[in-house]
Amino acid sequence: MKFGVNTFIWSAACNQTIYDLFPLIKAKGFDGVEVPLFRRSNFPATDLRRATEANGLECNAATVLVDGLSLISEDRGVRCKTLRHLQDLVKLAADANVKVMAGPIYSPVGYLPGRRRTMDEWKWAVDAYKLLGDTLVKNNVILAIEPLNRFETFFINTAADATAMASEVDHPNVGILFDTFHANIEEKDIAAGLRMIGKHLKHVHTCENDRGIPGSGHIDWGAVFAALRDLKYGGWITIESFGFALGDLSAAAAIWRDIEKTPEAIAFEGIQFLKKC
Ligand code: LER
Ligand code: MN
Repeated sequence: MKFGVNTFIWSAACNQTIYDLFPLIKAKGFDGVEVPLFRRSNFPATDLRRATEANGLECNAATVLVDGLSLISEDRGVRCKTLRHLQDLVKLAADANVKVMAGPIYSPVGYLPGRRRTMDEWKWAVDAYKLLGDTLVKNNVILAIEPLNRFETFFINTAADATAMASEVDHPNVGILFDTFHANIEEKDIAAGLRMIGKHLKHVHTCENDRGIPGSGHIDWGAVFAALRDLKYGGWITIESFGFALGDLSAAAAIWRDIEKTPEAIAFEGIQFLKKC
C-alpha cells in the first residue's frame, strides 16, 4: 500500500504554492499526492512532474466533470465532447506522470435530476468507459470511477452499482475508487462493500465519516484494513478532505465549519493513524 494526500486540503489550484508543500508532505511520510485535473487549459503537467520527482513523490489526479460536461447527457454532442475531453485529460495525466485518474467521472458533482438513472444513461456510461480504454492503455493510466453519496449524485451511489459498472466495462484500466466517507452513508457494511468490489478496486479515499482526521470518528478502520489486506490491495490509501474556506471547493463538499483545528491536521495526524492501522 502507498499513502497519498489530496491537495484539496490546502487549495483548489495546482501551482507553485502547492509544490512548495511537497517537501513537508514527503517528510510527514506520504508517498504521493493527488492533485486536481479538471480542465485541459493551464494544467501544469511539466512543472508538476518536475516538482513531484524532485521530492520523491508519486502523483495521482482527482477528476470531476465541469463546464457542462457529462458522459450521460441526453445530448449525444455533449457525450462525444466529454469523451474527447477525457481522452485529452488522460494524455495530460501521462505527461505529468499521473498513474491513477480518479473521481465521479460520469456527471457533474451535485447533478441531481430528481429521479432514478435510466438504462440509456447507464449504457452511455458503459460505452464511454469502453471507448476510453485504448487511450488509457496507451498512456498507462488507470481510470477509477467513484461512487458518491446520494446528496452528491443520483448515478452511482454504492459498491454494488460501481461493481456492476466495472464488470460491464470489463477493461483492465477501468476500475473503482472507494471513498470511506461516501461508503459510510451508503453501505450497510463498509468492509463488505470493499470485498464486493474485489478485483475492481483501483484506488481508496480514506476519509473519516465527517471528512475530519482519519481515526477521530466512527469509521471502523480495523474492518476496512482487514478487507484491504484480504484483497491483497497494493494501491493507494489517499486522505481526502477539503479546506474549510475554499469557496467553490468547500461548497462542493458542503464544508461550512472548522471540522478540525486546521485542515492540514487531517493530513498530518491522519497519516500517523492510518500507518498504525
Ligand atoms: C471526490 O473524491 C469526492 O469524494 C466528492 O465528494 C467531492 O465532492
Ligand atoms: Mn473521494
